[in-house]
Amino acid sequence: MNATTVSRLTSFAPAAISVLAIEGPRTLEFISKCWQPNQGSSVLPTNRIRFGFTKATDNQPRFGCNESIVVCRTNHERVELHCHGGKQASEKILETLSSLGAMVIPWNQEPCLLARDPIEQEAMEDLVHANSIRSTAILLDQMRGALSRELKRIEQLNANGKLQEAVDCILQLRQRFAIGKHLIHPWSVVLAGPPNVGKSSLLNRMLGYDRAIVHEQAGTTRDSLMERTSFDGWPIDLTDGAGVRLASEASDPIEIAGIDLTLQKAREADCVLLMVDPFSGWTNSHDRIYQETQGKRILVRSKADLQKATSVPPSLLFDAQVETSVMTGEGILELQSAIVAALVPEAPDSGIAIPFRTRHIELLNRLIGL
Ligand SMILES: Nc1nc2c(ncn2[C@@H]2O[C@H](COP(=O)(O)OP(=O)(O)OP(=O)(O)O)[C@@H](O)[C@H]2O)c(=O)[nH]1
Ligand SMILES: [Mg+2]
Repeated sequence: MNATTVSRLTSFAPAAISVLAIEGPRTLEFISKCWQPNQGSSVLPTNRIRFGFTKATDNQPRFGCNESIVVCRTNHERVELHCHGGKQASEKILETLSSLGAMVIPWNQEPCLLARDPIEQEAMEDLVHANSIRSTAILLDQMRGALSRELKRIEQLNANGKLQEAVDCILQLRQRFAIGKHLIHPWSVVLAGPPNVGKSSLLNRMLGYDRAIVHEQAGTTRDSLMERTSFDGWPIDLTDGAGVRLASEASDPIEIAGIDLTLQKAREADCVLLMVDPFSGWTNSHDRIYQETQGKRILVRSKADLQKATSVPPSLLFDAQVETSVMTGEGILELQSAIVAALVPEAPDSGIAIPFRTRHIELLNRLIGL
């Protein structure tokens, strides 16, 4: 006989309600032992919401605390319970059901989830971690089968001998992974430049609140700090850090450690905002950052309100150049658009298949024998 399982579908985060799902052959038996309707028969017709209370069980006499529970039988062997959102209420119900014989399992092991296509199941798991509009929309599309359908179509093309068409589709999907891999692992954008060019001011302005200390004294930021945000609905991790000086200019070990950290973050970044202001102009530190980074680079000419021109070696290539001022707001939106354009040159149409886990790429590679 299959086990009867129970899992919490909602998180521990503070919320108005918690939702638990109990599923398996003994579902109705367990429910009848720990729940009673506030009126009428305790029979549970499917897809009808019933209001009631917890009742004491032999094992859990203290459970009869009249905790309100709304139940809904969603199929003949499955019931969803909606209770108070505090951790204690749902814990107590899980404990009681477990003492009656139900097996407590994590939400992503739920039988109705495991019955889904594995890719759709993975999309559902990742959706829990998505925190930007675009990521959510793309993962919802995959949860509704966009990628699974595309894989089946490719298999069909293969089976029908349309190999070139199948390979083209696979190559296109592999390109889209550049977006898919960032849905729950945001793109990393690092602000870099010498001390005092306005990195922390720009970070604060782009976040919309004062996250980092800003001061006229050079060397204000020492450690590296990262905040998650989104630009045009795409998830972005913005990192600010110590201003970079050459090894010969910095002697304080804390400053040197800060510079190393900034450079390491810049090397790992998907996009570096290389900042130059009218006071420092282009320096050896800029050369160092430029040489050490390989991702997308955007030149940010900060403090544009001060109206002083800054010349930059013409031989250096940037994905974009933007003038900004945190005083007037000039160029801030333009910079955000430039970052998005560098990271996501072509926004995908809604509803299309996008691989979002390395496993999907391995699957695609196997299809073309790689
Ligand atoms: N006029 C003007 N001043 C700015 C602008 N951005 C920053 N500043 C000033 O420049 C100084 C340094 O700003 P920060 O944001 O602390 O610079 P930073 O690059 O983070 O400096 P460190 O942390 O020391 O490396 C402060 O006095 C800011 O008010 C700007 O757009 N216009
Ligand atoms: Mg700073």
